[in-house]
Amino acid sequence: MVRFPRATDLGASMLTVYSADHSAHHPRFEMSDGTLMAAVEIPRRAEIVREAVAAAGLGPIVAPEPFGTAPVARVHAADYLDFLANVWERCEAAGRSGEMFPLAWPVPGLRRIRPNDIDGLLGYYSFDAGTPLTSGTWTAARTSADIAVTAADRLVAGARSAFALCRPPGHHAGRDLYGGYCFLNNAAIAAEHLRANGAERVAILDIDYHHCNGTQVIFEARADVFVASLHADPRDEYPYFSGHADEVGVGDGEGYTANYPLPLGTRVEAWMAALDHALSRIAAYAPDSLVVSLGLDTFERDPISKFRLKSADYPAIGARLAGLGRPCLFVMEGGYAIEELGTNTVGVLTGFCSAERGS
Ligand code: SP5
Ligand code: ZN
Repeated sequence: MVRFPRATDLGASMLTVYSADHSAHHPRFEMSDGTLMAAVEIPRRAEIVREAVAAAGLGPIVAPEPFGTAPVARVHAADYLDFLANVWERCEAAGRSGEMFPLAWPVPGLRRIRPNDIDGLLGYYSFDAGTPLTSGTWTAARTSADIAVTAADRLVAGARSAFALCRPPGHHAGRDLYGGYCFLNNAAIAAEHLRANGAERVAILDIDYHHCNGTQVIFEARADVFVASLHADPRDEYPYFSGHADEVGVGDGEGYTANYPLPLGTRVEAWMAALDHALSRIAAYAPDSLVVSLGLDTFERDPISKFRLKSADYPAIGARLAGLGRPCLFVMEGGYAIEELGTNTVGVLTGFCSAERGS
């Protein structure tokens, strides 16, 4: 295991926002490889990251504040939020238990008319079969969004950085669609909170292995939130139908979306070159603050991913992000190599803190 200096030894500090509520979302299985497999987006992920944050002495760990529905409703449709809040009750009434998966989707050629039936609703509000929905999903997702808003609020109050230890993750969730283990788009909700509280321009940089299809579609027609993403080429990797290099924004948002699809097997040198290009675009945009969708599934031993970054690479990523010189909100996304997830996450955060202090 790679060891990093304790952040306190360096005099740096970053607040972490965490809640145990995430464990209410505890899927046993997910649809993968054509069968029900052991779920990878599991409670242990958030716990190992919390333990690593504490062990590194990154800074205080605080509970989220309840922000109510307003920040979430800036991003998500009211009918979708109603669906998520009530779906488990509907499943139980239909005699279901464990985890639920959708069956059919209103793809082009079919009609997007809201059905009454529970299986119809699951398809209407989702885009994949790989995202288990359980009895505690709404509680966990709702708290995860509060974590993102609480951390964003620290930036509003003047903090240089904060870490939202969100679980479930958010970057695949659209305005009214769940998928990719995501239900509420925590990074988008945080960005909107920053916009509503004085930031004129916000940049979201997504470094999760998978393309942030949800974040992109939420902001693709707007110039006030720049979205850049480094990810595995969608021709070869989930989410397959989003994240090509020619997706550059729509209408008023043209030029404010940047995609860096990278080949399977990408190593740190090529990945860092793409990061530097994305950061130069963001620097030119001159955002008031940066939201980093922090996925650690770029790691060489991630069980569902095919990039080759090593634990020793993550502090350097944090340092590059600090080089932008803007307040930075880190929002936890994916990363499924459980044993190394804490080390790798904290590697980015301590790398950021050390570089901030050095600058
Ligand atoms: C937040 C996030 O990282 N979501 C990722 C969702 C990926 N879902 C599809 C996973 C497909 C895994 N297939 C590889 C199987 C290897 N046996
Ligand atoms: Zn991912």
